[in-house]
Amino acid sequence: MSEIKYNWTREEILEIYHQPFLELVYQAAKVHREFHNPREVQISTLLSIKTGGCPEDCAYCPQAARYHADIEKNDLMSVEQVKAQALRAKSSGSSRVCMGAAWRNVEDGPEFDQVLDMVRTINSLDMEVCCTLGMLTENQAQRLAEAGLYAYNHNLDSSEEYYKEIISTRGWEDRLETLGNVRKTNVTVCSGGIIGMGEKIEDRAGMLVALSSLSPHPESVPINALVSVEGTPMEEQEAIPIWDMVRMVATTRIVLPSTTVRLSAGRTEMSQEGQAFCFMAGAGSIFAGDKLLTTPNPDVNEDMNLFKTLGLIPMKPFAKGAKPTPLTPEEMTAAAKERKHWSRPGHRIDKNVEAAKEANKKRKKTR
Ligand code: SAM
Ligand code: DTB
Ligand code: SF4
Repeated sequence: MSEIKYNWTREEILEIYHQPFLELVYQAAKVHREFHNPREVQISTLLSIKTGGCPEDCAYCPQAARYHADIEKNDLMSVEQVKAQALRAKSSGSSRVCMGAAWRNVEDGPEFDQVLDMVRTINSLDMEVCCTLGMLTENQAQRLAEAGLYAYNHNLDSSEEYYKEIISTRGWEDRLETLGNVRKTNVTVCSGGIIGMGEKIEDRAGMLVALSSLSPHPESVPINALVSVEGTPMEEQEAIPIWDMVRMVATTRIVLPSTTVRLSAGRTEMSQEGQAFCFMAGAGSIFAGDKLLTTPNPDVNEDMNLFKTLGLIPMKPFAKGAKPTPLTPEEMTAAAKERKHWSRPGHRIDKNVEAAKEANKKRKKTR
């Protein structure tokens, strides 16, 4: 029976990854059923609230100002625009909106205040709100929590060694620090990476060693297949075989049993049969909508037809954790002075991990 483990070694993970393919999928499917309802898939919608012009040098990213990808740059969206897009996403079955900004880090000031307003607005629509805004201080993480943020996405992207080959403008330690700052709040952690950037399989395993050493494990782990964009240093990178994606999803599922594994970027290159294998192997979430941040994604109708064919159903919002209760601006000011409110109702740190541990205990007793 699967245990939640924080000390996976690279060798153990490689052994899982390299199993005969169908054995691996079978094992992952079994673990998936221990911790998750295999028919439910969570649907997130991405919204690029500030696009392009980023000062970082992430070699995969079309939004880095120093490369020359043909994308439409945009300043920060208005709260009204965000609300309209969130309502559209909700009506097409999405339970979460993930707002991405092409920032190195969050700066305090009117733009961050506007993002906090966006968080409050989406939360009031009874949708889960996620942000990916770059590096965060502890105080900024707390302010996002107070506004009702449900999840924060900040990816490790690859192994510590390969990370250095793809990004030089900020370090691996910086990423861990931001994840640590998010963990100090009641916001859930979403952190994963990209495969197909020229890394070795050892690097994929190395990334999973790092993610699984975080305690508690991230509540969600996006697995992206590189979308190679013209104008970026990775423009000539060949698409990975679907088998690699399925293996990575399955291995992630086994190593992080209670985590939601998100089948993220790169789905336009995958057949529906390939995606079906990913769901079998434990993918429990997708990004829906015809655009990711700047690159294309499958059409929503296509996704809904696939759900129908496979008997999958969109997960309801807050199925895995209570809705955060945002504070009023006055309460936020008072809280900022005191910083005592972290155990307020709706606090859900580790709820799924605790539930998984309980399930484990019960199983052990009956063995
Ligand atoms: N600027 C913020 C940051 O880097 O933390 C947030 C936005 S950034 C675009 C979010 C994530 O998208 C990256 O960490 C990376 O994993 C993923 N990503 C970006 N470009 C990608 C690409 N071309 N293919 C696959 N994933 C990509
Ligand atoms: C994540 O891991 N993947 C999403 C989300 N987190 C923010 C982003 C994928 C971006 C793909 C490239 C683009 O569309 O710009
Ligand atoms: Fe900037 Fe994020 Fe793109 Fe890196 S991944 S260049 S930080 S937008």
